[in-house]
Amino acid sequence: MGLKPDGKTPNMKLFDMHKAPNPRRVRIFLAEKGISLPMEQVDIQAGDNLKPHYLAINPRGVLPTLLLDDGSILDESMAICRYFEMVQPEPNLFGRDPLEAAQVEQWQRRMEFDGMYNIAAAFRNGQPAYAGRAQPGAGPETAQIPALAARGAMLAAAWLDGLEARLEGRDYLAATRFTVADITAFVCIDFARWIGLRAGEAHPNILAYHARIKARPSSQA
Ligand SMILES: N[C@@H](CCC(=O)N[C@@H](CS)C(=O)NCC(=O)O)C(=O)O
Repeated sequence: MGLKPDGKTPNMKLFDMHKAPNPRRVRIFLAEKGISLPMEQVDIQAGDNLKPHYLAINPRGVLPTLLLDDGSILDESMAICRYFEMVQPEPNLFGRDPLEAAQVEQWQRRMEFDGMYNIAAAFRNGQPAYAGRAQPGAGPETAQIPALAARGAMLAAAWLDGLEARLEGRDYLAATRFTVADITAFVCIDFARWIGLRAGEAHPNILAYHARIKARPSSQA
């Protein structure tokens, strides 16, 4: 399904950075849906997300951003995914019944809060390249705090161990099938490597799970 070539969405565009974890979540989601749309790369490391061209589109300066036909934007990964879930309900990725939807929400959020944000805290408070940019986007200058890097790394390690326990006897995180919670978990497992946190011998369930998700064509998006 191409959302632009059919002429119905002439201006829709996804602002993306190929290496960054949050845009990757959206690209995997779109690939699972079979949706293609124009993308523009924005280099966060070069600070292009903080330059006037991009801030004119998204004053918050974060990625991903979905630009809609009427000129409005969505700039939260899960909001963008929910938009496309409504536009194209199949394959379902947010849950089919009340309990499944709640479980998907629960595990997706746990991956974000316990995984993504702690890994990001460790990364952004520890990398010299992000001095003064400990918070993503165009907010006030934020100094790095080494203690937050250490705490993020400690909590991220606890998240990884918790994920290992959750995956005991399970193929997927939240349901008996692939959902958006698996997208966030998979991306977080890879993002954790940025802070030197890797699933290893102590994490056989995660290694098998990661291989299972990686085998999906969407993982290459
Ligand atoms: N809660 C947002 C987080 C977005 C976010 O932090 N994106 C990062 C890239 S992964 C970013 O925009 N970084 C900009 C910067 O570092 O200045 C979401 O889920 O989309």
